[in-house]
Amino acid sequence: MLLVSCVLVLCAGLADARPNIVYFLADDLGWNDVGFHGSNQIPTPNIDALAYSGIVLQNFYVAPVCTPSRSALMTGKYPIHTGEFFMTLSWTDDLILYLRFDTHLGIWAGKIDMYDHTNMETGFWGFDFRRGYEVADDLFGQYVTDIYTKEAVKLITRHNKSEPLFLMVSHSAMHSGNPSEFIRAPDAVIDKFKYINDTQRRKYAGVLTKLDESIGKVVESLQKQGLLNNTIIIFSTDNGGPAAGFNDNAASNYPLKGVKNTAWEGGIRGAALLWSPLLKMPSRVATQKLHIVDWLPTLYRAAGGDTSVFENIDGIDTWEALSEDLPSRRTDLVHNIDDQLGYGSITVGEWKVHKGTTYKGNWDKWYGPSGRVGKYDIELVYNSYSGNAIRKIGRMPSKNITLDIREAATIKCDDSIPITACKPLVAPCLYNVDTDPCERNNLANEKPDILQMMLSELEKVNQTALPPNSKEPDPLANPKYWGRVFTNFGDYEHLNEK
Ligand SMILES: [Ca+2]
Repeated sequence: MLLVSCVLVLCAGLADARPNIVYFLADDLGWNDVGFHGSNQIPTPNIDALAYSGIVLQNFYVAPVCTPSRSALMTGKYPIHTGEFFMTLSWTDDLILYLRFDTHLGIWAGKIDMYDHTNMETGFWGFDFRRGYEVADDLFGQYVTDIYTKEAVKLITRHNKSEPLFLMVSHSAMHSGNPSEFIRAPDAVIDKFKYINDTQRRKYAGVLTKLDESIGKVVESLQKQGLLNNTIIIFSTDNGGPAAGFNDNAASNYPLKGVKNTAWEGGIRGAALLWSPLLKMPSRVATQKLHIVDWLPTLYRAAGGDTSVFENIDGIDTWEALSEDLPSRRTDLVHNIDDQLGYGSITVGEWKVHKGTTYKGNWDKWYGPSGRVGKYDIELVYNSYSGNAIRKIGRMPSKNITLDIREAATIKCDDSIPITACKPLVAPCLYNVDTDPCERNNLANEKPDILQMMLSELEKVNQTALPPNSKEPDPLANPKYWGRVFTNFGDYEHLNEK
């Protein structure tokens, strides 16, 4: 198989057969915020074009919040095995993953105001935008999604085509920003969504439209540079959507239950797709389970690497399973175990257990909007930047196939399944997420043997967990001591001698 792909690539005149890899990571995007999951409310034609011509990752799982998910992606380990439950950033070592990239442009902390690039967090407020180590204050006032688009296109254009490219486009969208205005996008874009009555959701639509456009422009640039035919593209969220005002944001995980930072499917089942001409069976909905920890060995393998170099990781190489639609070795998932927050949740095969929950159970419901009213404009998909680029290399499927994929990727809650009481702070809850992805029917009382098996599995996993290395905010981190810039204050040892 390798030989065949080498011959094909040599025919294309490239010296290196290894594929380019581009990862688009959205922040806080909800399950129902992509058109290919059935919402008509906010068009995402560029993302949708990739989904239909690649594969929809229908059972892709992430950690419930940002930092654990990102550490899982980079290390191939569950957050319980790295201790990265929340963000810690104080000295250069924390940045080493970024700095092993050839270039870096972006933020160091967790979120940003999309225009002024300041961050207000835990009582601290400061500027946070860097080009490598340098403070990139020359970009002040520019819309952050546009900055990432321009930078990605620049890197692709300049790229030496005899070498494979790894490009990580970690978007600030869709995370909310600062209290002065939590959700920000250009007025002209927001104005296109006058039909959305909820102001925050209307602004969210503006941010999402810019995100979708960015992805399209980067895909177009890959095609223009002749790289697309040998590229693997992943688009995913880092955690479930903050819906209904959670985190002052307006995502939708409909019809899934819960929000970001809960272990319900809405918090951990992530909108995602995998796209590549290297996929042997594209244009379908992949039902194989996948966790964000799996990307490290999966992509390493796809790039021709030997995954036996990875020791003690949780990630499983799923490349063949995804490419050829084969059964995957990934059957079980650890969503999180956090003794500090007092909850744990895992999936074993079709079963999922919740022991405890977050926010005293206040975010354990179903939230909209459904986005099911209105019409899906499939022409937008074919005429988008992505759609056009993919058509040019002959890989867009027919409209009938596209609509079939969308139908199959649209989760419908089965209303005939009764909603039975679940009080995870009182007693564990058990769901069959294959037949009941909306987590309606708590089967804990009905299936005591399975519940027991799940609880002992959870306990087994818990014994391997490291304590969280979360730290109290260090007053020295306050940007007011550092020219109002968030910085690697831990490197300045003399100031740590209190
Ligand atoms: Ca996030």
